[in-house]
Amino acid sequence: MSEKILEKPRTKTKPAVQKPPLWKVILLNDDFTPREFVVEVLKAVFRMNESHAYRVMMTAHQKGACVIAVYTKDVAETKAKDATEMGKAKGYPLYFTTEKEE
Ligand code: TYC
Repeated sequence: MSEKILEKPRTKTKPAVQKPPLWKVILLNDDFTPREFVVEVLKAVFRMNESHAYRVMMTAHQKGACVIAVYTKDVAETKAKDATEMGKAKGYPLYFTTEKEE
């Protein structure tokens, strides 16, 4: 005896998985923080190598600000805070902010 299992074709589509919104971390220029220190912070907090960190620092230095990277909200806010605090601990006004990516 043979049985045939008849399956109805699936007609429902799966709901699309929503990607979490991303947040930019932005480095702001100032007149006091030493360039070398900015590079050290970028390497330590954002895991950049020397040449990437140097290019990002110089972009902020010349243009006033530079988008560093995008992360989920929590990670972006934590990294911006940690990096800003590294400057504060040395008495520098170094500042990192976050902004939602549209
Ligand atoms: N402008 C600073 C200087 O000339 C260096 C600097 C670069 C500071 C980038 C902050 O985000 C910055 N010493």
